[in-house]
Amino acid sequence: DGDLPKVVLRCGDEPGGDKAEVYLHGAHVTSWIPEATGKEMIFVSKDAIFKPPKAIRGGVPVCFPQFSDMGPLGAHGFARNSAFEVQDGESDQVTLALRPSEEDLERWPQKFELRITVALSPGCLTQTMEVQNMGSSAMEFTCALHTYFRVEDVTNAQVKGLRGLTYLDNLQSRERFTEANACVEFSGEVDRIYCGAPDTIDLVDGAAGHSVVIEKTGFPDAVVWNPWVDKAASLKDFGDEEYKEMVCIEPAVAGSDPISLDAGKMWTAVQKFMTR
Ligand code: TA6
Repeated sequence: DGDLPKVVLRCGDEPGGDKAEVYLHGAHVTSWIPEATGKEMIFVSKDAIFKPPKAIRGGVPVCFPQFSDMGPLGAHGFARNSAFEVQDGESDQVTLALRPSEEDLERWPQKFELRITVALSPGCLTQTMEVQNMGSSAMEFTCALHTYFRVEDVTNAQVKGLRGLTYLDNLQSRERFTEANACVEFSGEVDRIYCGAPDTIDLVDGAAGHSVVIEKTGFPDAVVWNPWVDKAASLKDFGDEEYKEMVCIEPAVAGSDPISLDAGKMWTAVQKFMTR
């Protein structure tokens, strides 16, 4: 995985306990191994490119200050392609910070500090996103923590908790639909922005016999994505068969109105994964 600098987090008594890894490039979480499952819970493609400015395929790309094509920047903004600095850290948590470069300010003329804190506790990984408006005028942004979860078999995985929600279907020009099913299952490409998603979403990995409970606060929406065969084949940093072992569940500001943050103010949002 290249020679990019990364932080290894641990909690509990070694050699047991829980472990996670975060690259400074993009403040990119690439691993979470809770003792409770003893398994890697985060998907990273075997073809991932660990070379800036490419975003690492998999893990938790930090999509900021723009989700997808919802603005003037390239897909998902520039934070995931940027070098963060360590601002604070202990053995079980780290805070990484990004301020826009001159080049960033040309493309997106807003002064901000983006802080990503990743904290480990037994069976739980908490990721906090803080945006500080350092400018003299209000700033607007969309964003997501674009999490790739590893699953043993995507055809035996379910995402629970979304029934009744309106979703924008990215595969049908973001037309609005209502989710009729208690479980979202996968038998083809899925790319949906669930608006006003509940703060608790379950990912059931039926084949592995465990679940991940995702608790979000501050993110109004949640994106669910699996590229399936054709999209997977079109991604050169993604193996053709790898769609079978991942599901993206992304706490986001993507279907609702962008966040508008007044000068000097701070916005914060959290995602928390727990094994069950
Ligand atoms: O979150 C889903 C999505 O917006 C998909 O439409 C797909 O483009 C995915 O993100 C990956 O985007 P990327 O720029 O990382 O290839």
